[in-house]
Amino acid sequence: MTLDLVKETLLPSTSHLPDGRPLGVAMIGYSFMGRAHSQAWRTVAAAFDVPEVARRVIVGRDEEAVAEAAERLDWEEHATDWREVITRDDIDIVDICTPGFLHAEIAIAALEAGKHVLCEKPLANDTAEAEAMVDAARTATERGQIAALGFTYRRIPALALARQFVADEKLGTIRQAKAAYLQDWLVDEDAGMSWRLRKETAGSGALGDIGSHAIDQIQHLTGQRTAAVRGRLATLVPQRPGKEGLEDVTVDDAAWATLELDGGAVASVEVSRMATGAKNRLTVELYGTKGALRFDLENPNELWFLDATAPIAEQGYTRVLVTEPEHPYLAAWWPQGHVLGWENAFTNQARDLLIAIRDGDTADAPGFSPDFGDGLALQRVLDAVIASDAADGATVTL
Ligand code: SOE
Repeated sequence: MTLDLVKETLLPSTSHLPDGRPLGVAMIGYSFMGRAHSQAWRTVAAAFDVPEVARRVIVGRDEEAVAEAAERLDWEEHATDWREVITRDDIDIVDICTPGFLHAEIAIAALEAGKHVLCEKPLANDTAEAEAMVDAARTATERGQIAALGFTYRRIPALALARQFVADEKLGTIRQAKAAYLQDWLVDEDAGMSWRLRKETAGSGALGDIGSHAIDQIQHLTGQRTAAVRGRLATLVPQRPGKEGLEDVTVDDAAWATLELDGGAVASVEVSRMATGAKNRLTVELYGTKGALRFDLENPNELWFLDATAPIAEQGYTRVLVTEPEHPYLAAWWPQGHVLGWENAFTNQARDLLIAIRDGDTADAPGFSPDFGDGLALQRVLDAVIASDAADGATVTL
């Protein structure tokens, strides 16, 4: 008997593929993230060798709008009641693309219904919700389900390559990191109210929405977790036009934090929705004893690396064009030099989730990362920034 056959016949299978039918996906939410995730589910099997998926049903509260979305985004069906959908036998994956205040309720119910869950970031609107989600995920993962968190930027090839450079110790000991995520869609004072500008629906503003990416990148790339935080928040335009006239903005437009990491590094984070001219500009910089790295989402196929072990007179940043088949995810895409864009990271994420479902969580196949536990840890950092701001910038330890 070959080793593979021994494994197949003697060891319990860790795979969770349904018999004789594709994995059925239900997606809750159909706006910005719903569109991005739909694109990923549509393209994943064309790019990668993954288990077959069926885009079964897209769910939203507004019947007319969700019917239109189902048609446009190419889903088999639409529905308005997520509770009914998550119990269906033909649904295996529940993909949560709703505003943050619905994440906990839907994720917990879907995990209890035995489904794999992919939840958009940040995991929840506060630490208490995230803790309840982690409790539900603990029991579910014991049953072999996956509770995945969508920090999609980990799947941008250049950032995945940055992680490999750090793991390969090309940077030596990382002492300092810096991440900024700047957007400008709220510069116009007449930009209207939305769920993203209300604490009860979004939890926080720029901090949770884009600061979560910046902090996740710092922690993921350095491999260090946050031990202490100092933070400041600012709401620069306190009122905006709503349905009933001017309404109070109850979240931050911009946020700043310094992080002390448990591996000894220090990091700074700056995020804003009021940074005139910055459309969607995530920059990450890492500084180590042997080298440095920088990345800019405005040029997402490039990673800049400085080898500080080279003779000083020869040192300078090298531009690595991350489009070679040897680079993360690239073998499945286009010939070298044929660049990828923002949306490809969502397809890469769908690929990793499907592989994790197929292979289970074993020593050889490490499942899906980040998971709900990582989301809770990050939520604690976000809440610490808010607590520090409330205490006039005092240090909050985690
Ligand atoms: C998705 O990953 C996401 O974080 C969105 O939720 C943000 O709103 C977007 O601006 C960046 O990407």
